[in-house]
Amino acid sequence: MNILLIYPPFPLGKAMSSVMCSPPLNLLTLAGVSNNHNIDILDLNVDQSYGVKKIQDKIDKYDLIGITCMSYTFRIVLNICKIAKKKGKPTLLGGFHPTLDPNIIDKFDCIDMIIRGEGELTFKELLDGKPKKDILGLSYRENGKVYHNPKRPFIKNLDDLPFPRNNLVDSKPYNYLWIPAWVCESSRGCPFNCEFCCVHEFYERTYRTKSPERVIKELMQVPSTTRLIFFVDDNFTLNKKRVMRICKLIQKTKLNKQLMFVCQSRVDDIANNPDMVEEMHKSGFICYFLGFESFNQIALDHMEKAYTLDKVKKCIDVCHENGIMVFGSFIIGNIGETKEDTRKTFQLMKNLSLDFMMTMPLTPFPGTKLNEEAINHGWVEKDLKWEDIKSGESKPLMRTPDLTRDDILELLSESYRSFYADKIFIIKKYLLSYWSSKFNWVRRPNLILKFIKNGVTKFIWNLDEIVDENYQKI
Ligand code: B12
Ligand code: SF4
Repeated sequence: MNILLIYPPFPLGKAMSSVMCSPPLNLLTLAGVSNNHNIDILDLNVDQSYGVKKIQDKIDKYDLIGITCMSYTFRIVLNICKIAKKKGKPTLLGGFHPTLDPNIIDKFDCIDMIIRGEGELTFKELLDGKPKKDILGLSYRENGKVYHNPKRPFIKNLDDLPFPRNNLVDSKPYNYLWIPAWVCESSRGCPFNCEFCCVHEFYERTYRTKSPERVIKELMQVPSTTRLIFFVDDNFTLNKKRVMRICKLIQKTKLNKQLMFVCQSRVDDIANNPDMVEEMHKSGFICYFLGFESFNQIALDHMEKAYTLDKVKKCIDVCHENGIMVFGSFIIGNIGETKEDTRKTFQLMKNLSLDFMMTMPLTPFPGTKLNEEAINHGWVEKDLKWEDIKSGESKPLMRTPDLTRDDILELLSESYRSFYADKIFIIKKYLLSYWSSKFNWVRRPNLILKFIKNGVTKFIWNLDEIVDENYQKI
């Protein structure tokens, strides 16, 4: 079979795509399960010239069209399915949105199959020609009727997974802040319970890890031009012993001479384990991506973030003492927060000296506890139609007891302006303090030039578009 796996375009706007582009790890991993078929990958973030016509022509050559789907990309994914069906090609979806709302296959007859949950084994059985009715985790349409097979148990040992087929895409376009970048997954799942988050629903609060040895093998297989690795794990640092072992192996294999690392972690993990942070710094970790969500305790308690604010300052201090930067992610429109509370968070982002930040509106993703709460209180339409939400929009989909959707939109814009468009803050922070600080990797003239060219001009120039509709080509 000839199979085309498609990564739809990010809904992040021009500003974001001028500062990062991430390889389609899920599709590379899925492609690893079968050598008996020809699998191609089309990353629509890389080739932004695609439109209906070009997609139609591309699809012609294939026997099966697989598409990865998040909630914000559902509309565009559905359009691609319609195009494929017009050409008589079977369509297959996977990812968070179809897994947590599999009934979309009942509603839309352009979707032929959904692989729910982890995709590898289910995809392999499908490609191997096992009868559909016997494939766990598959939802499918046959003779006009839809069947949802029982769920597939989680893969017991993640070391059994095939290696991602990194050579299926050209590595050149992928970068984080203009540094050639790749992604690596060293664990799956999260045992925490945050109200807005769908990870613990998808993985049912399980947490599984690859062995440190396997992680190192994967790192050795990334394209040779790579300089930065982003670990996509939701909580890379949950098991300190494992992290310490990975660090030892990185140092032993000298991977830290060639690569820098960024991972996602939790405030409490960092604040409680300065020795781990020190070891990570020695191993080439340069930045943590932390979901702070808010600097308001009432909001944090409501969302069940499970730590107190006193940990936040400690966490940021531990990072900076060890020369690791902090990229904070925040939610605008948390339950329990007023405009004033939100503005206090903006001020603290600067006072606490975060290095980078991003914000997104509180969103009732399918399958989350927040979705249920928002529907019960009338904060969101009962039958929110993701198929109508344009892929370019990060517009707020719900209101809260204290904020309207317009308030949230306004605060989103304000958050970026207050942080990134404060010129004195930018000059002090990025140009002067980095140059003279422990962040020695920053001291490269070409990186600084790119920062000024792309970051200051393109990013700040396009800030307005972050919350606007700006990608609706298909
Ligand atoms: C890394 C990451 C990113 C990277 C994307 C990198 C890339 N090119 O893949 C970046 C930083 C760019 C990103 C951006 C965003 N992200 Co993100 N991201 C993640 C994260 C942390 C890991 C994803 C990952 O690579 N996992 C490893 C791979 C192997 O797993 P996987 O993608 O789930 O794929 C498996 C299965 O889902 C399935 N599968 C997936 N696709 C397909 C397709 C087919 C055909 C088949 C058969 C199976 C299949 O099989 C795969 C193998 O088992 C997840 C959280 C998580 N734990 O997954 C959030 C997550 C997916 N992101 C999320 C969101 C909301 C966003 C943003 C909207 C955030 C924003 N503020 O703008 C943007 C939108 C991007 C977009 N495309 O639309 C949400 C999605 C929620 C939802 N219901 O849609 C998640 C779940 C985070 C969360 N806690 O809510 N993200
Ligand atoms: S937000 Fe992070 S810590 Fe909370 S449940 Fe999701 S992945 Fe886990």
